[in-house]
This record gives sequence, structure tokens and C-alpha cells, in this order.
Amino acid sequence: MSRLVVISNRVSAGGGAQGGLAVALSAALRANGGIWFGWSGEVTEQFTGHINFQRTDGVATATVDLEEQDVEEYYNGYANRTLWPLFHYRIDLAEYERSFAGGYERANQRFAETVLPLIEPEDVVWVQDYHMIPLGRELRKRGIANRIGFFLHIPWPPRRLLATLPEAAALVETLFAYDVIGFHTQEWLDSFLDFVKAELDAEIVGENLIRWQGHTIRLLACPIGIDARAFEDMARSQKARRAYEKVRSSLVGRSLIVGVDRLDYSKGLEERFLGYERFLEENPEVRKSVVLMQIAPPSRGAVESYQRIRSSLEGLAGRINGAHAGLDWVPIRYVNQGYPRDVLAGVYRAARIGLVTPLRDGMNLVAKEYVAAQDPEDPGVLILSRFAGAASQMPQALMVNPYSAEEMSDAIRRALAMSIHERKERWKATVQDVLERDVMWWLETFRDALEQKESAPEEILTIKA
Ligand code: GDG
Repeated sequence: MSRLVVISNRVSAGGGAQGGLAVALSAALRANGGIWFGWSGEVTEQFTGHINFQRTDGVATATVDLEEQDVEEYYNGYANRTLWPLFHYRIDLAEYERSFAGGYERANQRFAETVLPLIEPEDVVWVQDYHMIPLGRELRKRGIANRIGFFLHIPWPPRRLLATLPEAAALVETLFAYDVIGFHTQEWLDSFLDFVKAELDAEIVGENLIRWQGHTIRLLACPIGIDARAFEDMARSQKARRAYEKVRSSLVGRSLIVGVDRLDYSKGLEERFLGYERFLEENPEVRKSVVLMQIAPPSRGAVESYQRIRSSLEGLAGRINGAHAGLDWVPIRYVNQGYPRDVLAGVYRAARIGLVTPLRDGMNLVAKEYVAAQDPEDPGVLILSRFAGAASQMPQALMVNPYSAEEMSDAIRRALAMSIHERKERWKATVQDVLERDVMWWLETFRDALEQKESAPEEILTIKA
């Protein structure tokens, strides 16, 4: 198998506290050699392209520092204030600034320039996510003829929303430099195709196959998974059990509803609190028998919309607790910090309900982690937003529209009343897919597509005819 060169904004190889993606990519890099390249997260006065090489747990990494202006315009700017809100359907929050677009282009040119000497002729190159859409094009301009793939971890927006971005067509066209473009779901892939058909001069030459200036590009719907077996084991570990016991004893017999999300407006936290408030109001007889624990470690604090959501949530949690709490019960435990993964696993297992209600999410790994952490003899119920990519793989979850407080309230009531038989049936169907399509499945599926050279589209059409 060819060596793999992974390129992503941040590099997180090695260490015990990694998420599933880092575990899988590290495993692939360890097995076949290769290198993981990206931004160090550090700022330098003047960009020099100096590469910091490291080897962590057998994985080679190469990182580069960026200038303050790059970080402002590329990372805090175009990536997090333009593309992230736009791709999550929030054009009300998206900021369109030429300086952001310019900084994004410049940073991607710098990444391409820096990684170039590390790529060997037989390598396959895999670029990750929205920070680096034009990177493939920049590598091609510099003569790289290797197979290059791109995977988008966030949704692809509907074309009429995307069209609000001034340079949308030019940006999307840069994706044609790749050999394979991966999305989590068919829905995101279809939205991409929609835009291409309406706005760009490319031919659709087969199912999920595009031809542009003599080059064939394969589109792939390939949902990311978690390191499911390891997560299951983690949920039974001693540290997880300690967390489980601690949480359970603090509940004094009440049922726990858990939410775990980066503090981000796409995760629907305000709507979730309002849905829970509705449940409290509509169900006076059972309301004191539940507690909502929302774990929400802050993220992207340099961006104003993230500061706003933080204070708005604090206000909401305060208001709901103020209105409903009693001497011995507080309805929401709002925790603004992160925990180690094994502690999270124990908390998931202690929760009767996993409340995963993003307004829009490429996939959502918390839904899968919650399911993997459950006790097979007494599994909890997953309440899942129909707008998360994960919904397409988890039809046995209780599906809700996160914009509807009433639907959320109904789902909580239904989950609390659900018989053990129904809980087990639903959980079994859901966990099976979580285990089968885990993160290694995702990696291998994408990689197979990337390694496989397309036949010329003319041949494909002939065969079909
Ligand atoms: C993007 C896409 C897509 C959360 N709090 C803590 C903690 N976490 C971990 C969770 C989970 C991860 O962070 C979050 O993953 P999500 O998938 O939910 O969301 P994003 O961060 O927005 O990720 C998303 C993903 O990329 C992969 O393609 O699914 O749609 O938006 O693993 O457990 N981890 C620890 N402590 C915490 O307090 N250790």
C-alpha cells in the first residue's frame, strides 16, 4: 500500500487522549509510513516555512508556524467566520471580507509550498476539511501529479445559500484538482452536485463522477465513524466506572439526560435548553425526576459569535434554573469545561438519555459515542436531530426537529417512559452500525476509492450502454 500524506489544519498524533479520527489516521500512518502535516497552532513573527518534524508514538508529523495575520484572516477569518457559518446554513452569521479570502488563499499557498518537498511520487495525499479546500489546486500548480483526495467534515450547504459567497464558483472549482471528494452523507454530496450542475462548467459523466478539463473526479458519500470497540472498552474501564458512580450517586435516583458539545452555535444548545424548559413546564409530575447535564467546553473564543452564544447560554441556564430549581434539585447542570474521554464514556453510560440536537452537523460523533458507551442490559435512549449527518445511519434513534421545543419535550417524555424491551431493540439496531462502520471502515473506504484510478468516463459510458 502507498505511503499516506495527511494534511489538515491541526495535527494531533500520539498521546492517550486522542479522538477517533486521530487514532485512525495515526494507525494508518504507523502501518504504511507517511507523514501528517499541518499548522502547529503557533504564531511566528515572519513566515519562514520552517518545518518542525516530530515522531510521536511511531507517527511522523510535520508542522509549520503561521503569522499573526494568517491566523486572523485564514483561521479566525475565512475558516471560522465565513465558511463555518455558511456551510452550517447560517448566512446571518457569515462574514464576507476580501481580506479573509485573501488570507485563506495565502495560507493555503504557504501550506502547499511547505509540504511540497515532503511528498514522494508514489504517495497518496489526503487533505482534510474546509480549512484547506484550495490546497489540492495549489499542489497541482506546483507539479504534484499524485492521487489527491479531499474529505469535508462539515455539511455542504444548499446551492442558493452557497451562491451568497462572492467567490463561491472559483472556490468550488478548486476542488476539481482532487481525484476523490468525500462527504459524510448522500445529502451533502447531492447539494454539492446541485451547485456544480447549476453554476460550473463541468460534465456529470456517471454516477457520482464529474469530468472537468480532461480530469475525472469521483464523489463519495462515506460517513465517518468512531473507534467503536475501543470506546466500548473505555466505557467499562475503571476511570469510566468511577465517573459513572460519582454521577449516579449525585442523582439520588433521578434520570440523567446528557449533552456533550463544543460550545458552538451549530450544536443547537439554546434550542436544546428551550426544549428542556418546555418539558419541565409540560410535565410537572415527572420534572423533578430528571437532570440535564450539558458539558460544553468553550471553543473558538476569539470569534465574537462564540462569545455571544456563551453568554446567551449562561443567561438561559440561569433563568431556567432560577425558575424551576428547588432546595434539593437543580434542573440543568451546565458545565463549561472539557473532560478526559474515559470520564465522558462513564457519563454517557450513566445517562438514561443522550440528547444530541444540532441544528446542522456534518456527522456528529457524540451520538455514536453515546451509543457505544451503553450497558447492553440497560441501554439509554438516543434523541437525535434529523439535521445531523448521523441521522441517516441511526433510524432507530428518537428523531427530533431541534427547532421545535414541543418535539423535544415529547421525545424526552417518550424516552423516559420507554420500556426496557424497546430500549434494547432500538439500541441493538443502532450499535450494530456504529460497530460496523467505525473509523477504520471510513478510512479504508475512502482510501480504497483514492487508490483506485478511474477508468476514462467514455469507457464507463460504453459499458453502461
Ligand atoms: C466536526 C463536524 C463531524 C466534546 N467535549 C469533550 C470532548 N468532545 C469530543 C466528543 C467528540 C468530539 O469532541 C466532537 O465531535 P463532533 O462530531 O460532535 O463535532 P465537531 O467537533 O463539530 O466535529 C462533525 C466531525 O468533525 C468528524 O468528521 O462529526 O459533524 O462538525 O468526539 O467526544 N472530548 C473530550 N472532552 C470533552 O469535554 N475529551
